[in-house]
Amino acid sequence: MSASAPLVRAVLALGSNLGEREDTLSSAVAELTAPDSVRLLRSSPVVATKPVGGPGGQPDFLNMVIEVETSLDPYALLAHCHSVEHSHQRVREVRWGARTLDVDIITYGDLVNDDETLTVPHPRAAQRAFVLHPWRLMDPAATLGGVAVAELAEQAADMADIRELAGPPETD
Ligand code: PH2
Ligand code: MG
Ligand code: MG
Repeated sequence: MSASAPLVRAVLALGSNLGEREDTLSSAVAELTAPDSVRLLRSSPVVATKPVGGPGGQPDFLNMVIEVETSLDPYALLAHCHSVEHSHQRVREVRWGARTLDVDIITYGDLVNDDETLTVPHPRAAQRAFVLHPWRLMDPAATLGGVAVAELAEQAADMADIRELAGPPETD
């Protein structure tokens, strides 16, 4: 047997603005955390958010974040996220266009990486309340780049447009 891979904590952000959005998010969380290599540690409430950027006239999003512990390396985790998007009929067309499911890696441990495949921490997360607000609800002590996520959320331009919906699904 090979030596076991190190376990790393990662924060993933999920968004959906087409179809049965709540069902999509909950089945995506289940699928993301189904393999033994990805264990769910915490999940945020679902929040309703106005689209930031992209073509006008898009429906509102539902967004949430989860924290996982994973033995996957960052590229394997990204491929896993893309395969879960794919199984929810995500078709990559217009950048920032409406989508059934988007799954982004926000942080992967303390890794700082920027290449053509993967940039972590996510390059725009620090400005996006649709990521920061559910993240601080999940983990009030979270930091990003040395700054409190709660503080970043308060400074984000889209913070005023966020509505809280439901809590995380019951787990017992
Ligand atoms: N995702 C984007 C661009 N804009 N806006 C909201 N409210 N929620 C998102 O998940 C989102 C967005 C690119 O992935
Ligand atoms: Mg995204
Ligand atoms: Mg994405």
